[in-house]
Amino acid sequence: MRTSSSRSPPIFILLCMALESTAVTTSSSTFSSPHLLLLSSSPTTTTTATITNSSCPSYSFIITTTVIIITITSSPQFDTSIGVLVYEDQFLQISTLLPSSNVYGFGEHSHRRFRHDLNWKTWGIFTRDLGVGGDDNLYGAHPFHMVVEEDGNTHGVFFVNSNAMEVALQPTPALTYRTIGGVLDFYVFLGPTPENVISQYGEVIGRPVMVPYWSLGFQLCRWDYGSLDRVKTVWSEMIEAQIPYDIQYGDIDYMLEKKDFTYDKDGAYAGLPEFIQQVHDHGQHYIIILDHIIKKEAGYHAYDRGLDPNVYVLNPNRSAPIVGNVWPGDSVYPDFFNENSQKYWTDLCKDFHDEIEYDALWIDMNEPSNFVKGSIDGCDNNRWNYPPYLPKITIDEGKIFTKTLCMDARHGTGDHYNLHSLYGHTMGVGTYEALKTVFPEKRSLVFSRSTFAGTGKAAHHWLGDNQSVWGHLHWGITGMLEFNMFGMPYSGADICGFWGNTTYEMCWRWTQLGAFYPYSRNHNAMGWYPQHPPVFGEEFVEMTKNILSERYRLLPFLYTLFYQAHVDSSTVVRALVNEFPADSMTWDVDRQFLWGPSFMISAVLEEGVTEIDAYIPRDARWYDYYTGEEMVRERGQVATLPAPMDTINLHVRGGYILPLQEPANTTVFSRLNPLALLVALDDNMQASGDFFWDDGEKRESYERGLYSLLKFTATKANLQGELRMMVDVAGYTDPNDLYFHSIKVYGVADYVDGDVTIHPDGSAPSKATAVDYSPQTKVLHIRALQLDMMTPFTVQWDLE
Ligand code: MIG
Repeated sequence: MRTSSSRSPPIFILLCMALESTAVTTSSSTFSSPHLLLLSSSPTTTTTATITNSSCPSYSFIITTTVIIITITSSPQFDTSIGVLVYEDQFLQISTLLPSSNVYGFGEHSHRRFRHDLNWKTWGIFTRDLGVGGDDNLYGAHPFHMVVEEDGNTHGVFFVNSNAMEVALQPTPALTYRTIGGVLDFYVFLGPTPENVISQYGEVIGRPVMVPYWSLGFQLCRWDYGSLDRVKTVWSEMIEAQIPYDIQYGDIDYMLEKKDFTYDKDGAYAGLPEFIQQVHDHGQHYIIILDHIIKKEAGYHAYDRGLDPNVYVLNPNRSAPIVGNVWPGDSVYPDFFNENSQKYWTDLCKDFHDEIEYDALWIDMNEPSNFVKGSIDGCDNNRWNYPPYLPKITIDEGKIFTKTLCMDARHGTGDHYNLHSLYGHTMGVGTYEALKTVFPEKRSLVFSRSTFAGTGKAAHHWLGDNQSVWGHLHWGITGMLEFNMFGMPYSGADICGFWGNTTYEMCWRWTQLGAFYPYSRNHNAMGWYPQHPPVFGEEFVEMTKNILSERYRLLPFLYTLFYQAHVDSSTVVRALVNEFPADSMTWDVDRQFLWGPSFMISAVLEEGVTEIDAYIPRDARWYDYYTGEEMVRERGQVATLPAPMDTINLHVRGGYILPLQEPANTTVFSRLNPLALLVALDDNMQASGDFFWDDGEKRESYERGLYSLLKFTATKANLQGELRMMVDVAGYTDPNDLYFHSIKVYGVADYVDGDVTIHPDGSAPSKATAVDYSPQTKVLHIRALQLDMMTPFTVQWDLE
């Protein structure tokens, strides 16, 4: 990353598919792929070229001293002829015309809609500690977007710049970047599909880290339980109610005087290590919070250890650590740009784990937040603290250092002015590294509130401090869709809302929706009514158990999506536009979302509503997840679907096969249960799917080949329907002799009552003993099977 200001000319790197290096010769030069284009420095030169490369969309470009035009399809995708280029020290500006108004991305904000409003909206990007719900720049910095054209062709752009900036959108359509440092350095991703663009972006910033299986379970948290006794009561209520529940959290109230790496062992949290043991004995996990600051207090081990060698961010004249004020009082800031900080942080994480056996770390406030402006001594009046141009970022009294450090604070490799938005990223990566020492064999988790492009290779993100307000159910979906674009698929909003008192109905609907957040956590702020499911009574508990059981049933499928995300940055929570970019009806859909390509979630997002309007994409067959009935009339329509209180609409797309498993109350136990398959046939009576399986927590199981990958295909031939399973990779054999016990096939139109035969590889064929077929729903259900998970098999049924 170039972080120092300079007057170097803009750089564009064009990228498609893999980072192969194919040399391409044009009239004037030779380019290799990825193609690096520099604005010409000679006023008389114009470079034009058309590049055709078998694995990329072909494109052409024109570069002069003042303009760059990149054309991938027919109209230019990047065309700076709309405005002047400015590259001064503390002000750089570049504008581009856009080939369509379908713009998605940029973060982090509470965008009210997924497809951007181009009506003169300007979004600031600069990491900042601020609640969700306004137009402010929030915790993360993600200068990445994609544009979907009329015909579905999509390209993406990543602006590699960490300075405070703004992106101004205008209806032309066009956009302008204005940043106050660094250089103009761009990646252009050629697509041509939305998923291609996101994968190409992932190639540059890093693939999402693989999550442990247990992290896909349901999680419970609140700020300020008050005492361990209260935590124990809540925990027992959840267990007694038999609600699927994998993870309990400790927020800052577990600490002694809110100091990292301490717990209130003689006070409210006496007995925490024993409680964590109890949690572990139940097959559950315990995650603790850490803040980004260390209290400035002589004698406090975490503070003393960082003084020699100094690992803290320094004041402008480098005489001492800069001091801010956060939860514990006056505090210093570990500097993750300082080469000594990793050992310091790793040692602290390791030693603390010897005291309390946490399973993962949740790092908060790392924008980095500060409750005083700049430092306890204020900030100097200079061009860094008072830059000549301020982008549209939320600040008080015109001060860029509000709620954070002075811009001239010193890090190991530069000044805060340039590194501010990278603080949380480096802390996320540093914490990920530390956990490799704490858990040498096991994948753990790091949740980071502040993130930058690429944080997803180390950490995950919850969507921050939302409110118990109906609108936040909708905005959380947009947030997840965006973080999936940003390479952080494991994300979700605080279920039932953080600030404010939720209501019974809001929490009910949010629990249904949140059951489909990849990161499914009910979290509440200090002082509001409790909102863990049992407080709402029996009916609420029943609903919660039902919907979370469906989530747990779907976990093998969800886990497989995470494996695919890890391998090629495919999204887990996916926008409809990503799958159907040429279908204009999908461009604005952000109240529904998909898991991968094939599972559609359409939740109720408003109060007092018992039916919803949902778009059922036309270029696919869709089935009701529960009954298997096909949505024949609704296909290609915005359909009104019944959504009584006990219902969240779930649909499966024809053409896909989903691996499932009988649920249990924790993933440790659900992983022991029989497997099942849901086969949803497409218009050609075909379907396919994958199933990734490993031990659920070994580090780098994929890289080390310690996993298995099963492939399923369903076809129709000679009046027979057939489902075939193949073992593509056999690197992990589950010790629990897992087997498939049920296969459901949706959309079997011409079934004739005959035999269903099963051919396991290497043994004689047999007839299925329990087969149900419903001519109404066209669902074929083959039960009471015992098909070993590692033995390939074929199942056949007769058709008319
Ligand atoms: O200023 O640790 O986003 O999840 O509960 C609030 C207390 C500080 C903000 C986090 C939130 C957490 C809270 N923290």
